[in-house]
Amino acid sequence: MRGVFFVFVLLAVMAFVSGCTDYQSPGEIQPPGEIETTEVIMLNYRFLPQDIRVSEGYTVTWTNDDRVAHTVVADAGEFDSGEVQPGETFSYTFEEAGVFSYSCTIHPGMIGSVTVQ
Ligand SMILES: [Cu+2]
Repeated sequence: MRGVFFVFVLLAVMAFVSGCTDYQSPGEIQPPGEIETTEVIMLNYRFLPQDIRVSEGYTVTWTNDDRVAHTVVADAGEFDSGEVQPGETFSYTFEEAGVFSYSCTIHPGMIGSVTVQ
């Protein structure tokens, strides 16, 4: 009986794994976790959503819903918000496709990315 149960579990695991593989089809270029939006909030020392995706020409707005000032600074220097105080916003229009990683220069580890396509 134990042998039968083991085979059943093995089949279930295999089905699960192959299901995951199917989910990421070979032509997929969009990494999981990116959310299509132009609105990012800064809250609890995080960018939410952390990784977003927009189309070329779109303007992304970051809103500081935290109690402290944050910055939105591109790793490669494309944009630099300066200090964004609580309740303030910063906007940037992405005219070129690419992946733009950014961070808050005040709080190491507070990072995000914008994928423009
Ligand atoms: Cu910060």
